[in-house]
Order: sequence, then structure tokens, then C-alpha cells
Amino acid sequence: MGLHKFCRELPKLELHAHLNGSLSRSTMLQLQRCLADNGMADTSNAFLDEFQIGAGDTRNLADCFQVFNIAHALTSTKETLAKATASTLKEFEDDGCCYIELRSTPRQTPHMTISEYIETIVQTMLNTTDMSIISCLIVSINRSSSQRDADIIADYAIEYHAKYPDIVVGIELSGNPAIGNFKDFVPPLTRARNAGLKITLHCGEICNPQEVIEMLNFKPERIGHGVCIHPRFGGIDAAWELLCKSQIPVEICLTSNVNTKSTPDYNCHHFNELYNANVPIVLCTDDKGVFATSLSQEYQICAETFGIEQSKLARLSLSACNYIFAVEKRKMLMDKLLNFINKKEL
Ligand code: 6MZ
Repeated sequence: MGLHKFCRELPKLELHAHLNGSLSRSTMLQLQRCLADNGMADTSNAFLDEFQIGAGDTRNLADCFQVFNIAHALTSTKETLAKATASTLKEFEDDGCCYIELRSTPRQTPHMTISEYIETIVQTMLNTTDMSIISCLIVSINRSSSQRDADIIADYAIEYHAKYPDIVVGIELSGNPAIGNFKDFVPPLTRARNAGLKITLHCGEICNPQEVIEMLNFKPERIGHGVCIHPRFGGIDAAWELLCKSQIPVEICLTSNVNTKSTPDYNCHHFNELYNANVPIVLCTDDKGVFATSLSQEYQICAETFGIEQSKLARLSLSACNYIFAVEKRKMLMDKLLNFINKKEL
């Protein structure tokens, strides 16, 4: 079977996708129309064009954090946030994704409270009975936020995990890695962990070996990116050895790292180092709207760049089942993958 078709058909798990970075152009237009119908649209198409950071774009990782304001302007009401969530889930499903842990930073807007933000996403996920994709929410803390605001987000995550344990499954730390200190977020993350939430941390997205070691010693269930951990990419031996020993799974975002210039090109991506060292990895999209990609495209790029054959790609997806936060869904997803592998004789 052709690689493109195979990557689309392969049942895939998305474990690192930011809601407001995942909006496609058609979803954004839909949200814009919805706001306009309510007399609230103040956005133009030129404004939407700024949203995409494609290959060769001159913007870097630091600039990239500006573009999220565009999506945030569109998801500021309960109605558009619900539509954004539903459309994004549908797009992942259409791309052959069978399970997603969507993440988002709850925020207060002129039209909703933090609590309503979370409730809106949760209710949309509960109402996707017409879809076969299984969806969960990871609550994000932005590392640019104050300790007080991080505490508030953690409290809501704990409250909503207690209310909807099958939907609100984790908490994560993201945002501009050049701002803030991991240490300041340890107390709220620890409280969330003690309440039963699983943890994933953006780790080593820029060079900061001390922070990488602090993060790995915190023993999150997963980390995101892990670009600057191997000494070849600005990391230090102690951090790399700690990662190899701890076997903490890494959410890999190939196109995101290339388009933000965290990695010069696909060929020098640290996928190789992680894969060869047997560190668990999961292929993810990060921000499929901003970086114009899809999960099947990330599998295809991985296969083409690193020569990973179809049977190994399928096993990458199978192994992702081990690292999901909704533990009770693991067996069902593994059965689905094993079925696919047997049927295709891989
Ligand atoms: C770190 C990122 C990110 O939460 O409003 N975000 N944080 N590194 C990245 N690499 C490119 N991509 C996205 O989605 C948008 C938010 O996700 C985080 C940023 O905090 C961004 O504002 P939500 O749904």
C-alpha cells in the first residue's frame, strides 16, 4: 500500500495537540462567521493569514507565541470554543486518529469564566457521540502566568478531574519556554498529581540543561519536545543519561520543531537519537493549524526521513497506547491496533 494511504488508515493516537494551535483555516473562517453573526467579528482574512508558520517562514519559536492571539480572539465565546473543539476533533478523526488528548489553557474572556471554558470543552467532548474518536482533556498551565494564576488553573483542573475523571485526565506546562521558571510551578503541579491528574511537561524546547534535569527529576508521565536534551543539540550528558534511564516517553513534534527552527531540518531532528536509544516516543502534531500539518503527515514524514517501514510505524502507534493518561482505554486501543496489524499482515 502507498505510504500516504497507509499513514491515513493507520489508527493513530494524538497525545500533544494544543486546541488553539490546531484550528484549521476552515474552522477559523467558521468561527469568524459565527462571531460576525453575533455582531462580534473584528477580524479580517489578512489577520487569519498571519496564523500559519510554514516551512521557510522567517519567524522563530519566540515569534510563534504571538500568533496564538489570533485563535484566542476567535475562541472567546462559549459558542465558538465549542465549535472549535468539535471541528478539531472531527478533523483528527477524519485523519484516522482514534484517540486524542487535546490540551488547552483555560482563560477568562469577556464572555466566559475559566470554569465555563473548561466546562464548554468537556461538554463538547461528551457530546461527540456521532464520532468514533475518543477524546480527553489535558489542562494547560502557561509558564508566563503568575504563581497565583497557575494555582487557580490547578484548582480548576483538580475540580474538573473529580467531576469528569474520564475526560479531564492530565495537566501540563507549556507556553514560551524563554519565560518563567519550572520551579515556580512545582507546587500546583504536585497538588494536581496528588489529586490523580497525570503530568506532561514541555521540556528542553530551548537550551536549559538545569531546568531539563529538574523536570526529569520531577518524574512527569511524559515530556513534550525534548529537543535540547541530547548533547548534540545543546543538552548535557547528565540530562541525556537521566532521560534514557528514566524511560519517560517523549511527545515528538517534527514539523513544529522544523518550522519554529528549533531544529534546522527534518534530517537532523533528534528523533533518531531517541529512537536509537530506545527512549519511548509518540509522534504528535503540536499545533496542526499553525504548522499546516496533520498526524498522518507526521507519520509519513517520519517514515520518509528516517526510513521507518510500515510495520515499524504501526508499532510506533501501538506503543503510544502504553503512554496514554486514560489508562482504562489502553486495552481497547491496543486491540484496535493489533487488529489492524494482523489484518495488514505487518
Ligand atoms: C510551548 C506552546 C507551543 O492552550 O490556548 N503552545 N507552548 N511550545 C509550543 N511549541 C510551538 N505551541 C502551543 O493553545 C495555544 C497555547 O498553547 C501553547 C501556548 O501557551 C499557546 O498560547 P491553547 O488552547
